[in-house]
Amino acid sequence: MIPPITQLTLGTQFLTLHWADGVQQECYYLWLRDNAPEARDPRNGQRLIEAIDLPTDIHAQAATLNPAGQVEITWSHEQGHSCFAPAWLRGYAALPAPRSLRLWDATLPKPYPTASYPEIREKPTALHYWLAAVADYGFALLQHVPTTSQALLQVVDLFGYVRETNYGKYFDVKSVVNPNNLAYTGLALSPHTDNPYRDPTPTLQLLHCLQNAAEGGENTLVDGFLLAETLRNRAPEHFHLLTTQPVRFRFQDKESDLVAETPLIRLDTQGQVMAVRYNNRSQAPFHFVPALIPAYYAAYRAFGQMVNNPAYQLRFKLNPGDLFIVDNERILHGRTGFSSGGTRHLQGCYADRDGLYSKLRVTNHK
Ligand SMILES: O=C(O)CCC(=O)C(=O)O
Repeated sequence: MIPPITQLTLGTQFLTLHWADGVQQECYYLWLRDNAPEARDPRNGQRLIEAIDLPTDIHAQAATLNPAGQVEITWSHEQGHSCFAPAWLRGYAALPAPRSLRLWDATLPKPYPTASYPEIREKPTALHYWLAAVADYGFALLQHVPTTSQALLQVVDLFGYVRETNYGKYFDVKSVVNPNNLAYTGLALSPHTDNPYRDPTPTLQLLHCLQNAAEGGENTLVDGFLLAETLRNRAPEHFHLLTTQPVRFRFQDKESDLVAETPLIRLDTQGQVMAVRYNNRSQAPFHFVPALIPAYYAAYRAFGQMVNNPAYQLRFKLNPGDLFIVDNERILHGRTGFSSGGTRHLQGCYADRDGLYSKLRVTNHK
């Protein structure tokens, strides 16, 4: 419940709202006019005016509370009249809450975040909870996906769009004779993020198990954000290098030569970890001044030791019909090696996080 506004104070630059619960909110006049409801197209909510066209010294000539508790403003400079709903104003009374994610290691209790495909397909609430798990934990499992080729594309249809790459709309992960990628062998793959050599990198990856009769071939997941925070606490000098020194990733085959350059750990303007890229297979040789290489290797190896430490890894074997989805800028995924005795066949594809977050908000409103 939003408390009512009890009083308004007109200052020279700011209108102060006094809320019944004691909160005082200062609203810059130009900001209010720029965000006035009547400055938006009623059909789509998009803004119709430009902030640069408003007088810099715009202010309220009068501000009152109407019987519905809304704030009515008469503007200077013949800028008309605006009416603001308290619920909208209250949404800006406090600064945005810091991001809250569930960081995890190997002690994450089972069952891991899991849903059933028929359920998320039929029930928006079930879909919402599955997508929310991806947002919180960076990954989620899905069971009972039909074991038919391309079924994973229908999973993506539930929340977004497939990101097509040089591997196609989807790709088959199984041993082949002449692999253009070590993923298409029975070798173990240490935890990694996919396609770090692509710009922008796909932000979601799905892997769907069609067959898993080989010995081995267990999947591993690692929370890259936890590793980054652990490194920040334990070895700030390593963390500094990995967050500031760009490195190259590269993938080459007959058809492609993909290169991207970024620090392994990217921070946002608040210093929060926003993306991790780590992929031993496609890491290009470090190419810095020689004096930096020993320190960079020390930092890189410290991170790599954590990536490969079972204390940080979840490990599970996918059964046919199981799928997992990862935030590819947070979660590293890998697999143990597998024998050529029985068939192991996974299909993978990429998608983007913006679609997933959009669906999450839409299912929340509903
Ligand atoms: O085979 C697997 O389980 C994982 C394959 C993989 O890591 C990939 O395709 O990116």
